[in-house]
Amino acid sequence: LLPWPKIDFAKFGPVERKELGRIKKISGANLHRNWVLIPHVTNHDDADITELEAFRVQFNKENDKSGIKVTMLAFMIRAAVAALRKFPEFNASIDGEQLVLKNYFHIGFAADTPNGLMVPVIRDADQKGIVQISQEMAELAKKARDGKLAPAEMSGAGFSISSLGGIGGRYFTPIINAPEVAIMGVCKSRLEPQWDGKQFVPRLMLPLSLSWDHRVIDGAAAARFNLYFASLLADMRRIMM
Ligand code: CAO
Repeated sequence: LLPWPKIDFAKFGPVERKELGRIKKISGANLHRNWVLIPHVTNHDDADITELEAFRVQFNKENDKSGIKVTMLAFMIRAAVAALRKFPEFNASIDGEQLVLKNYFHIGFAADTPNGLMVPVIRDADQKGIVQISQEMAELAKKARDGKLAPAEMSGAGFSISSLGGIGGRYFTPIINAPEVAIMGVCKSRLEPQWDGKQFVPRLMLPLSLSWDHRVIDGAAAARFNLYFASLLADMRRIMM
């Protein structure tokens, strides 16, 4: 590789210098290694979350007084667990010439903090309901923002989800959090016309961006994973099947 360009920017106009924060330095080095060493591919798809969002809003209204609030991300964590059960190579890590398949379901989620990106982990997400996952996520995200996450709370994930849904955007290409082999990126849902066989109807569509490690996963499996994940969000009853 060519050396990094060394430029005296002050020649072109006024500049100021700022030290990169500790978290940025750590996450930057990790992201760089993952980007360079993992052959990434990203598949995009959409999930119809019209009914699920209506249910979520209704549930939160019913539980308003008790302070319970469930988030779309919590449903996605449960959908990820079901998809990982169906496609175990997405819950795996490369170890030399072996693939380590995990029989546990710890799911990381990207949290935006003033100091930079952190990825707290919901442990044993398969054994938790949507309310509990939402509560744990809120606690972990707060700890992340306050700089109080313990290393154990950021380790052990088998798969991660990065949601920009609360902010915006359509699709992006998330970087896999090594030694995981896949990550689901989601953006902001919006009402879009969908053909129901007779006419266009307004449906709430959630953009999905699944990045996967091509050493472990192939494109057909990734397309099937996205389809299955989207089908679960379209009708969460499928999770019980
Ligand atoms: N589509 C539309 N609206 C969405 C949405 C989606 N996919 N996801 C969330 N929203 C809405 C929610 O409805 C919520 O509104 P209500 O108060 O009415 O419920 C609002 O956005 C705020 O959501 P939130 O972002 O605070 O909560 P969350 O559970 O979706 O996410 C967390 C929590 C911690 C993941 C988020 O705060 C965060 O940090 N996101 C950034 C992650 C990130 O940086 N990823 C990039 C990594 S690569 O650099």
